Amino acid sequence: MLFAFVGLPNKGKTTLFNALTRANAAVADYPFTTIDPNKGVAFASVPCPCVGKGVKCSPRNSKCVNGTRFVPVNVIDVAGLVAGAHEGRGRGNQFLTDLSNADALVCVADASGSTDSEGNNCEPGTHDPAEDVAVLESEIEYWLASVVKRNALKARGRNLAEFQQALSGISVTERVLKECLHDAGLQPKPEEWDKAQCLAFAKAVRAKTKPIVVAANKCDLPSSRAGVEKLRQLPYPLFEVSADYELALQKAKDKGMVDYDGKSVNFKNDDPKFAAALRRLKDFADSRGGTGVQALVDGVVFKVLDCIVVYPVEDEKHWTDNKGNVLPDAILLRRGATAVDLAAAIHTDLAKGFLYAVDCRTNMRLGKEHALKDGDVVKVVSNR
Ligand SMILES: Nc1nc2c(ncn2[C@@H]2O[C@H](COP(=O)(O)OP(=O)(O)O)[C@@H](O)[C@H]2O)c(=O)[nH]1
Ligand SMILES: [Mg+2]
Repeated sequence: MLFAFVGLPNKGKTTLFNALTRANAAVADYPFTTIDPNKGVAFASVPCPCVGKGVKCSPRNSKCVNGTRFVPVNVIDVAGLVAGAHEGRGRGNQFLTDLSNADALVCVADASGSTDSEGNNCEPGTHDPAEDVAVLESEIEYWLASVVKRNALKARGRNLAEFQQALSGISVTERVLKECLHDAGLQPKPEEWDKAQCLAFAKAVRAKTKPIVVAANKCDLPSSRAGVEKLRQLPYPLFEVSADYELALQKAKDKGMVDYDGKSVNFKNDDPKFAAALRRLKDFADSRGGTGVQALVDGVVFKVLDCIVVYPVEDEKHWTDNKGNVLPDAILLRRGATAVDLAAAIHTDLAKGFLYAVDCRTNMRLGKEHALKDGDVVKVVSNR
């Protein structure tokens, strides 16, 4: 699972990225290291099955805090997108390649309207953030269209399967190809498509494979109210956030000044020097059930992408792996995923030798094609 944060300059992408990924450092033996400063790991939160089972879990690929399981999601901070990027403006196309594998595009908009389309400061409320989302959408579609066009030209003398293969880097599977041809009303002869038809196909690919979600940022500023209303007119799911407040709360937590669980804030220190600032953060978070940042990640994973979390184990009674770790792994799958899909998500060999699976709550045997449910604890039995 990969989310890309896209946005025009100074809208708060990096602040949001930092707020989401800095928590990693706090988890010492966590197997995620930052290779690229723009790539990191955020966490989607779900109730952990350890609570119902009455056991203490020992997570390996995720973490559990007071009965809430935090499941890793890759995030990338895509800098340098400006109007005209597909024609080489700004950093041009280079960063767009970073978007190829994204499962969702989180458009970070400045709801307060205090930065213009170039990222310069302006009078709060004077810039329409909805325009920025339209710019992002069209830049991304033009870039996808250029990839489609390049491969459409090469399609002469090749069959459609080869064309699809060439586009697999932008998530065009056989099914996506079929559906996009249908949605765009195109004949399956890419070598004959003109510019407009390549763009129509690219728009269909974007809509199908990279849903847009709007993060209405800077909601701590008063002028954000009007901006949020403008952003609501767009046909995309919207999440109100304050990346700045989220980051500030996490820093205050690290310094031992507050207790903060992503939803509510409690003071641990009433140093008058910080009282007013902490009060502002607390009032904001308390009135909204958080800063919106965790709700954004959870909303994208569970509502927009409709994912479920499944827990593979080896011992169906104790819900452990072969080393005795309780509920070690939490795996994100798209709803509709089957028992053999879970096996494949763990290891290709496990899927190849798949015999059957067991629902560890009911002890029922599950066949290959059995669709899993959110929160399932499953043992996969394979001859490999
Ligand atoms: N008030 C407020 N300012 C923010 C928020 N998020 C970011 N900023 C500020 O906006 C400016 C640009 O932020 P940055 O994350 O660097 O934007 P980027 O260019 O999109 O990566 C910085 O001065 C941030 O402190 C927010 O939620 N509220
Ligand atoms: Mg940045």
